[in-house]
Amino acid sequence: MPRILTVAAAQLGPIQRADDRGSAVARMCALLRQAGANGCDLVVFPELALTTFFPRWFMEDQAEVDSFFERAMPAPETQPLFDLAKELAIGFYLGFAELVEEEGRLRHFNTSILVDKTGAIVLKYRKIHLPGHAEHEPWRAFQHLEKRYFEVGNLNWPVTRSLGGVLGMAICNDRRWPETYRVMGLQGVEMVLIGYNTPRHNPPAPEHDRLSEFHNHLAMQAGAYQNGTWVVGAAKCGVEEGCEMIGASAIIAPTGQIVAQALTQDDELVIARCDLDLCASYKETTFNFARHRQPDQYGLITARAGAIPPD
Ligand code: ING
Repeated sequence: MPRILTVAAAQLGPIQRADDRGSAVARMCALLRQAGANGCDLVVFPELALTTFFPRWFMEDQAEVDSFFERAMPAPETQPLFDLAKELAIGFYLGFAELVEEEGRLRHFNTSILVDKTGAIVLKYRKIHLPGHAEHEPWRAFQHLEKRYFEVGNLNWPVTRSLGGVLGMAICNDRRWPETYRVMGLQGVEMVLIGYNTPRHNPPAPEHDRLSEFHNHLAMQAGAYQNGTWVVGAAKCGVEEGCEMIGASAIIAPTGQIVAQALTQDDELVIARCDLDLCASYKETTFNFARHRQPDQYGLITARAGAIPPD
């Protein structure tokens, strides 16, 4: 019996600064209902799915910054999402800003959770690759202050057995780095869930802007193929407070092929039936890590952060 997981990337259109969490949750519940009507087992929501992408602003008032964070998950505003998913027996990935006291101090993470069909949080991940910058850079059309507002994640990339397969998570910029997929690939991952908020315009490299959707798919397709895993990418997109973010949410097979993708930059459910057993034909042959990898040759990958060219 093939292990088919019917998955939806639940793309969200823009969330404006004045939009409250309740309106975002209501939109996500509508997508959950659509997913239920289409026999979905799992729904992937975007990164920071409860608020506007607030790292686009320089804020000095920590209370204002913290207003974009969740102190509990679920909380009263998010409980309806958990309740509906449980009622529909649908698992989901949710990205949100996590404010937590750990080791005696307040910590701020860009976090995602995986909730199973019983409503239990079965996996948590905190974003490791934080893009952008830490100080106000007024020359930019808009800021990208993830390095200011979030700490680097401290959970590595865990995977778990859930929904009949081996699932793992990443967040946004993580999807551009091969190490993200390989660490999970080395744990036998069969589906990597990734929420993202990707501004089209990248101030340090405007010449990349026209290739945004290409780079988005290229990175996820490579990660899928090179690790024999499914990859699901779900965007929060459209024009938020004047800043356009790309959609192009997609579901990618272990073959590297895009099997479904979004057509709009609004709330849109992208659905595919994913046969998890498709992973085996890559994991057992071309990407049979145990047979073909030579880790003793890969030392530079963990020994160095930046490149050191020859003299
Ligand atoms: N956003 C972007 C991403 O990696 C970015 C940052 C934008 C990088 C454009 C490169 C080009 O998709 C987040 N939130 O990581």
